[in-house]
Amino acid sequence: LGRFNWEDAFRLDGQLTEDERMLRDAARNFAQEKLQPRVIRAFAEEETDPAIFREMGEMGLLGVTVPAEYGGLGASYVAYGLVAREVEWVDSGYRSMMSVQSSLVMYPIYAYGSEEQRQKYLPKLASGEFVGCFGLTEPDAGSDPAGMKTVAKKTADGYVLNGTKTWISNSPIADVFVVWAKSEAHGGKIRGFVLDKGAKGLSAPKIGGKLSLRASITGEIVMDAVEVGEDALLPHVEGLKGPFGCLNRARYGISWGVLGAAEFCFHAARQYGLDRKQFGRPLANTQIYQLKLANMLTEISLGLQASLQVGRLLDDANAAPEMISVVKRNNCGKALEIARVARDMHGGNGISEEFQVIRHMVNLETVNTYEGTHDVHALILGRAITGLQAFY
Ligand code: TGC
Ligand code: FAD
Repeated sequence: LGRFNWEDAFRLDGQLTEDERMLRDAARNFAQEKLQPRVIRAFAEEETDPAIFREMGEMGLLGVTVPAEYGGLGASYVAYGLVAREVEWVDSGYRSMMSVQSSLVMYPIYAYGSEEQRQKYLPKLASGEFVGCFGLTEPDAGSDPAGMKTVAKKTADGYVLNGTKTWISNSPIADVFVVWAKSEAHGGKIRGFVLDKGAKGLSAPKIGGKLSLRASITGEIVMDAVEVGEDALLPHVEGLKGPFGCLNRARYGISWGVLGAAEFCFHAARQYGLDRKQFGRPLANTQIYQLKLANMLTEISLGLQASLQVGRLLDDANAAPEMISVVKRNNCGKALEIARVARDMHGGNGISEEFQVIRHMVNLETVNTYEGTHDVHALILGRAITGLQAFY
């Protein structure tokens, strides 16, 4: 029998290809050297440094799965998940910036866009010269995006868009806006449009006062009679399956990412318990402390195996959306619980920014909510299990 390694309980490392391990290690070095030194201040000041996109681009971390001819790496979905895990080990907000750009902006332009749209946008999004955002959610349409009110009306040579999107990651600093609207010319079906910063009638005010995900800027997208040409329409998709096709990939990436945040909290709680003495012995020498660490290790290890399996199936074009709901929902819920317990295990120090566990905890509240809430994914699974629709 082999030796047990608490840092890699099920030998994930040995289940990866050489290329995946190399990219994982490069992402780890980047996250620890470039992102970790900034994050405490960025979160405290609610500041997003746009230079991070260019730095990620230089490292090849934007559009990891997009083919190299468009500036991506053409790497596997497992590799994409490993990058998300390393970035979110530092902060969910930084992973959010990366995954919106990769899965919610580059993916739809690649999968649903014309060749001209691919050439125009993808290389600059891959390098981080352009920042992208994805507008689906509206003030009155969150879990139920089919209820969106944004409309696109046909004009002589294009469309005019009206509507408001809210809670949009990256929007105040975005150059490229992928937005979803009901198109009158297509029988009211949902269609995707790519808008450029500076279009008349387009604005993206920042949403201030967030107590979660403060290192990642969030805003609205206000479209007040924005006129675009026919070339702004994403030609190759129609209906909600357009945005959901992007969400499948982003949700899958999140399932890996949140485990990075959970691993940070697990490692921090372990070290804190070894260093801190009460009642004449290390906290880690008590049964309750060890039980909590054992629970963390178990959930993280099971979650990583599950995400790896879903990633391998995605790479074989053989994953079902419900599999992604299982790992998005479970890993987010478990990571949030792990962060809350790690906060408690740090005692009073657990509320200090210096120890970082409370930042992960409040960030994970957002991650549990966006890209389909914990309960919405339960309903997606409930529908698959029973055949009965329980949303309405
Ligand atoms: P429903 O009737 O289920 O489906 C409508 C059409 O869509 C198709 N579809 C999918 N296609 C691909 N992948 C999926 N996962 C799909 N799910 C559904 C479906 O086949 C159907 O196609 P067709 O051709 O028959 O029309 O739709 P519904 O209106 O009943 O939806 C219900 C529900 C709850 C499942 C869905 O609306 C949902 O998932 N709601 C959650 C909304 C959400 O996730 N929003 C995310 C916004 S983006 C975001 O949060 C980014 S944060 C990023 C960051 O910062 O990291
Ligand atoms: P609601 O849908 O109003 O849900 C409120 C509560 O009701 C939840 O607990 C939910 O589970 C529950 N609920 C809803 N429907 C049902 C039901 N049928 N049965 C039982 N319970 C139900 N969106 C984008 O489009 N692009 C982005 O880049 C983006 N980034 C975001 C960044 C941040 C920081 C945040 C906080 C959100 C972001 N979102 C983005 C929006 C996010 O996807 C939505 O917040 C999410 O989908 C939930 O919608 P809602 O906030 O309207 O909540």
